[in-house]
Amino acid sequence: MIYSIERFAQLGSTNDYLKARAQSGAPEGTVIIAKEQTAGKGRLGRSWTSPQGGAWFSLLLRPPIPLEQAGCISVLIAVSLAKALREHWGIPVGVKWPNDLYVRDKKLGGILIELSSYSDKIEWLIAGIGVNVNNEPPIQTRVPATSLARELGKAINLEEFFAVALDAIARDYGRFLLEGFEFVRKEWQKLSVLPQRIEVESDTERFDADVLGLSPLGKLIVRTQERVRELTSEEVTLCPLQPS
Ligand code: BT5
Repeated sequence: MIYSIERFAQLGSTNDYLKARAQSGAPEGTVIIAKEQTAGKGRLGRSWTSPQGGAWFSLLLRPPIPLEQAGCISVLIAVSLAKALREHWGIPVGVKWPNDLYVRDKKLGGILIELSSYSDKIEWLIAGIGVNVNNEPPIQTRVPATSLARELGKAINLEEFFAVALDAIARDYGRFLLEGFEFVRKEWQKLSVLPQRIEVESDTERFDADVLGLSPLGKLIVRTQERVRELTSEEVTLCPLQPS
């Protein structure tokens, strides 16, 4: 993948900006980086705090895969980033399905996938990636947040961060298109921070489940009291089960 990187001092949301570019035909590999976002987005209408010092960027992909495989991409990017940050800075970064980066029990970053499809083909897919690097991690979050600088005890060169992150994603995305998802699935198993037993919460239901693994389509396989189910990322928020 050849990257074409565009930088901005400030944007509302790098995803929203790139969406307009995607719709007017921007090529795969277009990357939008903003020093800060004034309307950063999380999933399910949640907001994402994006002050200066963090890595807020969006990557345009046009993966030649069926729509049902789209869930593989957020797992792929999370795994790829976790591995790269471990290797490059020695920080024990883990992944929490489907889209979070964690260091121990703290959230380091997240990924927001938005896409457009046409008769089961993906027209464009935007991976919005937010990682707390040198910024103060926000305080009033659902789960406590951390940053790379806090974990490392010193500031990180943001340019180096982008080089390491984009390089890792390009390598793993290329490999995924050639080989399929299995190598990501194996790495996910090593990097997942999900406890064995979780609580799943969607708009309509809430239940406890045991985590069994990741499906070949990037779905989380769980066993509830009644049956084995596959969860898609849009439907659920996972909370580690509180001891009763
Ligand atoms: C995510 O959502 O984790 C996806 C975040 C994606 C952000 C990137 S930045 C570049 C691109 N442009 C955008 O507009 N977005 C993407 P979710 O799993 O829904 O988590 C959101 C929740 O995380 C919020 O409700 C807060 O509780 C918490 N949160 C907000 N900002 C945070 C931060 N900087 N660090 C850690 N947690 C945060």
